[in-house]
Amino acid sequence: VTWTAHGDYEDIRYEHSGDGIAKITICRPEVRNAFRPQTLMEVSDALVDAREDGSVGVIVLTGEGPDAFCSGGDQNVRGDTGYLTDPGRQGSVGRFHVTDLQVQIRRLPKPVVAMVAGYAIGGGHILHLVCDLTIAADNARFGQVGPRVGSFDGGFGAGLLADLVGPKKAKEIWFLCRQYTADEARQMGLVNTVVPLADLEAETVAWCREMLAMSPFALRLMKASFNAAEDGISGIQQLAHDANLLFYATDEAKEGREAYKQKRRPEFEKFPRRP
Ligand code: 2NE
Repeated sequence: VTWTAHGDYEDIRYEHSGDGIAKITICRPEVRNAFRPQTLMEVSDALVDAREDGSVGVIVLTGEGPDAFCSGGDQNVRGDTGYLTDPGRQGSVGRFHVTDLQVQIRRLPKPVVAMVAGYAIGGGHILHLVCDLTIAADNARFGQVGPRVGSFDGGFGAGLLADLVGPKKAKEIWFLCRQYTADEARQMGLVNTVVPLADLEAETVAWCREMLAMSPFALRLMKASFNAAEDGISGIQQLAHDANLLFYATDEAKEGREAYKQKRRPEFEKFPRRP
């Protein structure tokens, strides 16, 4: 693939394949691709672009280099009130931008694929969890570290992890903070496949192209359906609004719109009351 650069970012690279794949790369290898607030804001911005761009069908999230996908929150900018956008400034108020980013990935109506080489640790591990699929290199290592460094993620980090690997294993992952190899991660259902590091991008692109050949709206509805089961009303909301998108194309819905604009009574009696 010849990737074409898009956007102007400092902490990430945002590229398009030209045939429907957008790739977002966290580029902070000196800290194992740990994220600071700016990193997350840039990923979020690129995701908005990839969502709105009709030429994009699948999004890949990855980290720069063979050593890390992402090592979670950058502990150097972790203040007493959260992660700081301006750590040098007295009174800078901490934030948890990753909260919104996790939801954004799950709500994005296109498949998001985590391409993992090296460490997916801490908040970086949660980022791969919330992606729809994970393709791992054989050097990938997975784990949580929160209880070791005075942090935790009890949202998707607990619920989604327990759904994937079972509650006992999820508690082991959090309570012992061990690292797991790519093969162990595959055996416990954390990742979809494991490939040699040298083949990681080619394999990821092949999986993306298989999805690009599918009906985009069917993929959108399946993603929303999985979320509906897991996310309660906010998940049902996405699925319901997707149904609304389809309903708008019907003569019945159009009759309501046209009657309103023409200031007349809508003639819904001409539509069947389906059994
Ligand atoms: C990732 C891991 C296991 C890699 O180990 P290794 O041995 O391959 O590399 P090393 O030497 O530890 O790291 C290389 C450089 O990257 C920095 C290190 O401090 C080191 O810097 P120098 O000594 O070369 O100056 N680095 C790595 N991860 C960093 C990080 N997250 N923040 C700042 N600098 C980092 C190993 O590096 C590791 O365990 N890293 C720490 C993982 C960690 O504590 N993550 C935060 C968990 S909390 C979180 O992510 C979170 C949450 O729980 C809830 C919400 C939001 C976020």
